[in-house]
Amino acid sequence: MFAVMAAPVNNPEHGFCRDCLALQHSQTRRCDRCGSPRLVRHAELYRLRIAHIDCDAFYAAIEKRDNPALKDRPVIVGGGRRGVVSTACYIARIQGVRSAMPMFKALELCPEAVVVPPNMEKYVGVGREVRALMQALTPQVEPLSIDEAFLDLAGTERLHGMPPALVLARFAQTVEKELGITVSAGLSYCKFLAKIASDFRKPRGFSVIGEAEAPSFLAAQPVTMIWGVGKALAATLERDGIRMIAQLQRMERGDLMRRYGVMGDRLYRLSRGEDDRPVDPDGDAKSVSAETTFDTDIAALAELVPVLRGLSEKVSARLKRSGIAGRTVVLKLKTQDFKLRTRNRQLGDPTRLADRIFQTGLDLLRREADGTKFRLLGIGVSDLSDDEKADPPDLVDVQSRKRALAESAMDTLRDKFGRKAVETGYTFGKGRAANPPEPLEE
Ligand code: DCP
Ligand code: MG
Repeated sequence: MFAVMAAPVNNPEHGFCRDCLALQHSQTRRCDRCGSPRLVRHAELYRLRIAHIDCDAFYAAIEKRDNPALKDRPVIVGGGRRGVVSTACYIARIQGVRSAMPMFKALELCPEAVVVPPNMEKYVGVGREVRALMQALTPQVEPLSIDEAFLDLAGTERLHGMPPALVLARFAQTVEKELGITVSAGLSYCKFLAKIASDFRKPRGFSVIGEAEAPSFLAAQPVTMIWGVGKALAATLERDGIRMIAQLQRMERGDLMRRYGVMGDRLYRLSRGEDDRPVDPDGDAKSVSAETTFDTDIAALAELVPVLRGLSEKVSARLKRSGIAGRTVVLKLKTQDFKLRTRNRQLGDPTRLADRIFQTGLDLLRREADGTKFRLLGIGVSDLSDDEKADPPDLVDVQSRKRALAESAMDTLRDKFGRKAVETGYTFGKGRAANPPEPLEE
C-alpha cells in the first residue's frame, strides 16, 4: 500500500493526503490521487516526532457509534451522578453546550438534545482499545486521561516504513475504521505545542506546529494557553497587565522568576516554545486531587468538613472516570501565613470511593484543626493503580463496608435521577462560599 512512499519521503515540498496517504508532488488543493481536500503540508512535516492525540467528543462519539439513530442529533452525555454535562457532541456544542455545565442550563441552550446517561465501563473499555492501538505504534505512549496521550514517534520510521506524520494520519484512519470514533492529532517538536496543535482543528483535526513558527504562533496566543496557567495565575498575570504570550516573550527570565517564582521560569521557557519534557510512558498521573482556596480563611472544623466532603467526591468522580484508584490519601492545608501542611495516610488497599477518601482525610484534618486559620484545603490520593483491586468487598471494617455499599447504591441512584436526588448529610448547606475547586495535579 505504501509503495508510494519509496519516493523521497523527507522532501518537505511533498505533503500527503490524510485520506489515501499518497504523497503530493504538486501544490494543488486536492489530492493528486483521490481528490480529497484533506491535505497536510508543512516545511517541517517529516522532521517532527512528538504527537498528541485526543479523541473527539469521546463519550458522545461512543454513544453515537452504538446508536446510529443519534448520528445527526445533538447528543449530551451526562446528567448522572453529578447532574452536569460530561460531554456534548459537536452538533450540541454549536448551541453552546459544554462539559461541566449544569444539565438544566445545557437543555435551555439546546432543548432538542438527546441526553444519554454515562456508561463509564464502556468508555473505559474503548479508552483501553485506543491506548492499545497507540502502543502498537510505539512503546513511548504517555496517557494523560481516558481519551488522550502523548506519543514520541522517534525511531519508528523503519518499523512502519513511513515517517511519524504519516504514522499519525494512518492511526487516525485505523481508529475510525476499527473503533468507529474519531480523533484529532497534533504534531510538533515538543509536548507543549503538540497538545496545543491537537486542539486546534477539532474534530478530525491534524495540525502541525514547527520549530520555526513556534515563537510567532505563541506570541499571538493568550497566556492561558500555557500549561499550568490556571484561573488563579491568569488573574495574577492580568493584574500585572500581562494577557498575551507576546508580553512574556519580551520579559527577562530573572524578572519573571522574581515575580512568579518557579512558575516564572516555566512562563519564560514555554512562552518561547522551549519545552524539553520527555514523553514518559510511566508518567501516568502520580496523584489525583482537588483543592479549594477560601474567600476568607477558615479555622472551624465544622466549616472545613463539608468542603472536604465535596472535594473528596470530586476526586472520587475523577478516579471512577479514569478507572483508577489510589492507596495513599493526602490532605493538604495552607495556613493563613501561606505555610503548607501535607499529611498522608496509607490504606490497606487502593480506593476510589468518596467516603473512604473523606473519612481518612477527616481523620487527618481533625488533628490539624487546632484553631489555625486555613486559606486552602485540598484532598487527593497517590500511589495510583488500576481499580481492579480497589475497595475489596471484604473490607475488614464493617462500618466502611456499609458505607461503601451505600456509596455504590448512591452512584446508581444518581446515575438514574441526577445528583439532587441524593445528597449526603455533609454536603447539605455548604459552609461559606469557597472558590470552585481547581485540580492540583491530574
Ligand atoms: N469529561 C467529563 N467531565 C469533564 C470533562 C470531560 O466527564 N468536565 C469526560 C467526557 C469526555 C472525556 O472526559 O468525553 C474526554 O474529555 P475531553 O476533554 O477530551 O473532551 P471530549 O473528548 O468529550 O471532547 P473534545 O473533542 O473537545 O476532546
Ligand atoms: Mg477528547
